[in-house]
Order: sequence, then C-alpha cells, then structure tokens
Amino acid sequence: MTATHSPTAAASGANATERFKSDKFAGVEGTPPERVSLLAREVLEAVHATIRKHKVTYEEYNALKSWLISVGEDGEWPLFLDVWVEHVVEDVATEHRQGNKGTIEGPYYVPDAPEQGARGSIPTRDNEPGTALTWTGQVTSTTGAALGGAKVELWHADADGLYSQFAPDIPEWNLRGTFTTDDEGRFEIHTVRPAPYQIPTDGACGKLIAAAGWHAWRPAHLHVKVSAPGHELLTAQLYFPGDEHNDDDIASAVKPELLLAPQPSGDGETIEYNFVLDPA
Ligand code: MBD
Ligand code: FE
Repeated sequence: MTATHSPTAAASGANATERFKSDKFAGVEGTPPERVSLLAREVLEAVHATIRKHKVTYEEYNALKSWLISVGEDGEWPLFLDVWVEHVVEDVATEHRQGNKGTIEGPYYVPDAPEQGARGSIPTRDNEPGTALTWTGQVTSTTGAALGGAKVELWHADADGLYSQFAPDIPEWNLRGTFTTDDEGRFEIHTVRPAPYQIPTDGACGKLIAAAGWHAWRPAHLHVKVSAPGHELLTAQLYFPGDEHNDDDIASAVKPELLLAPQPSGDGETIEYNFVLDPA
C-alpha cells in the first residue's frame, strides 16, 4: 500500500459492482411472478414487523434511506450482500452435498486467472511479502474416482489483506491462478499466506459497522473454486487455525471442515487439503 494510492471503499466497491454487472447479471425474467411476489412480500413483511416491534422512528427511517443510497453510491452492494446474506444462500444451495463443504464466494472472484498446470506457483510480485505456503492436495469424486483435469482456481489477499483488481497498484493477476490436476487428480501450489481481511471502513458498510459497534474483520482465508466435468462446482474458503476471527467472522463463512493444519517447513509452511466433489 502506498500513501498516494490508498485503497478506498468507493474504488474497490466500484470494481466489484462493475464485475458483477458485466458478467453475472441475469435479471429476474426467469423467475415466475408468483415466486417474486411471495419472496418480495415476505421480506417486506419482515421489515414491517421489525418497525412495529421496535417502534422505528422517522429519524431512523430517514437514516436508513440515506444509508441505502450510500451503499449504491459506494458500489458496496456486492460487499454488503456477500458479507451479510450470502452465507445463508450458500447453506441452502449445498445442503444436499455428500462431498466437500463449501462456503461463500465473496465479492472478489475474477474468472479466467492464468493457468499454472498441476504444479506451480500462483502469480506473485518479486519478493511477494508473506510466509511461503506449499499446498498439496487431490481432487476426487464422492464415487472414489480421482479427477484428473479438474480445475482449482485460487485467489486470495496479499500479506496486507489486499486483493488484486480491487486495490490499487497491484499487478492484475497477483495471487490469482488456475491449476489443473494431473491424471491422479493431484496438484501442488506455491503461494504465500494471506493476512486477515478488514472490510473497507470508509464506505457505507464501514459506517454501519461503526454505528452498530461491530468489528470489520474476516479471518485470513484462501478462496477456491474446484470444478470437474460431470460434477458440481465447489466454491470454498480455507482458514488458518488460531486466527482470532475464526469464531466471529463478519461474513459468517467459517466452517470447522474448512480449517487447515499448516506444518512448519524450511522458511515457510506446508498444507495438505483435498477436495471431494459431488456428481452433478
Ligand atoms: C472478502 O475478502 C470476502 O472473502 C468476503 C466474503 C467479503 C468481503 C471480503
Ligand atoms: Fe476474501
């Protein structure tokens, strides 16, 4: 991070908003009106019930209005939704699975990160700060079959807690890479340990956190998407034991199955973590 280009909520929010708009927006046209009506009505009823229960005042209502406007102005709808809502959607979407537990995607995934083969380093800067991390693993199916040619897309924050393409002055694909498993479904990834992540404090989400007296932290985490033909896409995050925010992640996205067990090795650490995918 440099003094002249500090990350700002509005800049990272604008990038996240742009990415979602351009590559994901499908609209509600495919959803039947009965379903839209049911869901919209029940969400509104929950709001009405909260207003009645707590006798919400005009002052509070107007504060909410102006805050909602600022969420959009700061480009923080992706951040807001992924931090406070996505974890429940993810739970519901994956509750049938027999294979790996997953967790939320969050706002900072970018598709088509550079391909690195089955064994290699994620793109880094020269002298990328942070403890070296060597990760070995295997991708298999719940049927027991090894999944050769599976994709392991990895993205994570740097040792300052910043993501490339969302914070300034970081090379485009820094700490973002796609690995493809060998015939036995195995991979070996060289990267660095990410830092805990603090969501921007200078935007609308930060304002809510400060006004409510919450904290803004996520524990350090590695994001992955693991995919193979004929199998459900797995979106997950992996966490490091002992992080003080594993138990109170602002995004409620930690699960015990997603904790790593790093072993010291040379100047760095090694981890082993395997994935089991459900047939689609
Ligand atoms: C992140 O890095 C993240 O993973 C989530 C879920 C929300 C905000 C920032
Ligand atoms: Fe993240």
